[in-house]
Amino acid sequence: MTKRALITGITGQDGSYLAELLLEKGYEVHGIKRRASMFNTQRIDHIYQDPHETNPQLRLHYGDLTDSSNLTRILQDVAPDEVYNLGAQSHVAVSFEAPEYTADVDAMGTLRLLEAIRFLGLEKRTRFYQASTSELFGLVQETPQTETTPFHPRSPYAVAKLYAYWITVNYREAYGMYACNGILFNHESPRRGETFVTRKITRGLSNIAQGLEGCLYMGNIDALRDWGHARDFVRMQWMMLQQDKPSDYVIATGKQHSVRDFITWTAEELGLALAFEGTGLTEVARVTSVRGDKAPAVAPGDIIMRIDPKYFRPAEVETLLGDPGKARLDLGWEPEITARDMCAEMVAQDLADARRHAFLKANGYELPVAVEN
Ligand code: NDP
Ligand code: GDR
Repeated sequence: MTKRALITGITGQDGSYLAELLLEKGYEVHGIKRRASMFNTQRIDHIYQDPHETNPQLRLHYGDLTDSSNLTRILQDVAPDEVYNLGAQSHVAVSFEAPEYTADVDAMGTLRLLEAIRFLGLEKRTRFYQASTSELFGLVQETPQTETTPFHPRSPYAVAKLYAYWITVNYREAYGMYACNGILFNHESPRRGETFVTRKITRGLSNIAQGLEGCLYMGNIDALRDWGHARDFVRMQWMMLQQDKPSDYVIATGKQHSVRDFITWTAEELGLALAFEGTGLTEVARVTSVRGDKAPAVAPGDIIMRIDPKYFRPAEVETLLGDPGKARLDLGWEPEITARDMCAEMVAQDLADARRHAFLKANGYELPVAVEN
């Protein structure tokens, strides 16, 4: 029997990798996409299947986590074996700007999905994965963080995800649902949204290397994170729903680096050596040497990073480090890609894009390059 999966957030970073994985495993994959004024399926266009063909294995439905009737109808039509709730307003800084919307989507959206499953009588058939987060630990109470570390969320995003975490546990306990939380630490890839810190750095410095941008403006570069690769982490999302009994798992690499390290690695990939000068808001990154041909627009002495206080958050999560011991023991899961290798992969893609733009510009076809304002 072909298994059917429904993915909310299929157009996002994780949704795209998970859809690829499930298609490879022979699933019929259904995804919820939002109506937008422009196409928003770039991350899944390469696996798109024409719905006019017989029996397409990937099908998209318009929907939104703020719309109960829409979710109920899609769940009724699809009757999935597995639901992966990846949809969210996922940007921590933006959640301070739009706290109510973030709560509606990230907290209430999870409840809407669980309640629709129950209302349709699917609670004994449909397995449920909730995209929980290391942001739940926030102001950390112990290091490394495990499944039993107390939570102390530090943003409207994290507080909304705390509700989602507990409502998932509650539906498991109250209704016997197979429902799991994956408490995932930061994971990145060349498909990462452009305003998350890793992609902002790889894309920004690649553009600077090619003369398309002048300087990268950053917030708290002392923040410490446990960064993994999205491809490794979605494998674990699937594994969690294949066990005899549901449980919650920390998914992390167990290694920690600073934002400053990530800037240094990216510069290295571009052939640039950097010196960080000054402290606090006046800190800058200056180029001390240039090697190879990847950064023709940069010379020794150039300042390519400055601090802009606008990127500091009202409450910051300074440090996160996960212990994936339970996932290793129960499921045999190990991350395969290091943060350093992931950085190289991200730079390779962003540099290729920047070179294309620079080539067009040099030949009179300048296209605007979007930059976070
Ligand atoms: P992305 O931001 O890349 O993707 C989020 C997805 O949610 C997109 O498909 C987006 O649609 C969709 N979405 C946003 N708002 C709504 C809404 N109102 N209704 C329906 N769908 C919506 O996130 P990631 O792929 O990185 O993360 C996936 C999930 O995992 C998220 O829930 C995130 O909070 C969580 N998480 C992520 C971690 C990470 O490091 N990446 C770590 C821990 C948890 P659109 O494309 O139209 O914007
Ligand atoms: P995070 O990821 O908040 O951990 O949430 P992000 O990449 O946005 O920030 C990581 C750290 O970098 C610091 N930082 C900056 N961040 C951004 N975005 N832009 C900057 O200019 C900048 N300068 C410094 C931040 O302050 C922070 O400390 C991500 C999201 O994917 C969530 O959905 C997910 O739940 C968590 O990871 C785990």
